[in-house]
Amino acid sequence: MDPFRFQVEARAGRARAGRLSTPHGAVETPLFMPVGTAGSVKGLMPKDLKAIGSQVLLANTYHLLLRPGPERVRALGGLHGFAGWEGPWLTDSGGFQVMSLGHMRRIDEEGVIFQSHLDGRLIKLTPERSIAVQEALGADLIMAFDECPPYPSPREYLQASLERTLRWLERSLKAKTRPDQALFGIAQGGTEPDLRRRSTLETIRFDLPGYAIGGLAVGEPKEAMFAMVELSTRLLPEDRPRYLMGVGHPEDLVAAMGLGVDLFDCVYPTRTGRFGSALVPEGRLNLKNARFLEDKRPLEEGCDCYTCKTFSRAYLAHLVRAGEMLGGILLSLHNLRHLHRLTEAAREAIREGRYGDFAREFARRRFGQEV
Ligand code: PRF
Ligand code: ZN
Repeated sequence: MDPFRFQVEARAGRARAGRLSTPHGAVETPLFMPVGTAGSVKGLMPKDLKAIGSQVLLANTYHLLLRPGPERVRALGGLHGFAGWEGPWLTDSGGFQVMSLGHMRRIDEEGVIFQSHLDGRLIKLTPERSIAVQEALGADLIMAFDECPPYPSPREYLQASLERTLRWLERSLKAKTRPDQALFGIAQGGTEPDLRRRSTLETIRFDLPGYAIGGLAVGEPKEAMFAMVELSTRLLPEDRPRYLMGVGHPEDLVAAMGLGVDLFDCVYPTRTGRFGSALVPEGRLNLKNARFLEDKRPLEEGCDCYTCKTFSRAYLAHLVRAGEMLGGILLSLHNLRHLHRLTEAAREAIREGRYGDFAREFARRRFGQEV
């Protein structure tokens, strides 16, 4: 049996509800995957993540390569043994983090050379090295080594870059040795429709267990991003999971799930939580606002998370003002539960053939005005 079997179990319009098997358990899609950059979802324990419905955690090759190093993680049982999360892991390949965090020195056909943001040492990352590191880390789902060009980039650069990313995909695949890991390809092409199309079609030719839509949510207008998501999900095979990288705003999830995206990740819920904001159906509450200081209500009426069942907005606003770390922890917990509940409700709506109603009701609560 294929350890990475993906089955679409229900459809509503273009939205899909499915099930993806991995060697560490099956997960239900559409799914939001919390980001655990350095092998930890900031502030949250694995048992708490399990309790709120997290199913896959994402870690970064870039960070774990720099510290503690892939060989140490391997020796300590891989991510599953080392980090206390025995469900499925996904690792990103590193290229994107090099661009956003490292001090990029050179990018050429071979790979990228960058300076560590920790101690300044020069490090080379190639498709072969990225796969070797991801094999040592031992995630269930691993990503091909790609380049995510900044927005905006000249068309000529996008074209050269997507072609190089295709050659890197071929090298990533050749370098892979473990049968218990699934390698996802990543389509690029920026927001140029013909380049996006080329990149997607060429990536599909590799017949991979899953495909990511990369290179988006990097500062382009939302219309341009969704035009690319729409194009991509029309081209990608129906029977493989589709992963929109780095997208995690609730309204973007609802739109992208409607277009047939299955997997998402983003630092947004945890980062905005650490900065003192809570996701609610109407949008976002900034707990630094004085209006919450005497507000006895929970963050979100009807939320089943520990934060909402136990604490008032007033207490959380106090924690945030006092700079108490518990504030960021409780807000991160709620924000992740909020996104998990959103994808759970979407799955249920898809199974019941009413995703359109679900999206309309979401938009009404989110954007509706009293008139
Ligand atoms: N490539 C990789 N990781 C990513 C992206 C990408 O294009 C994005 C794009 N938003 C987020 N994370 N490898
Ligand atoms: Zn809550």
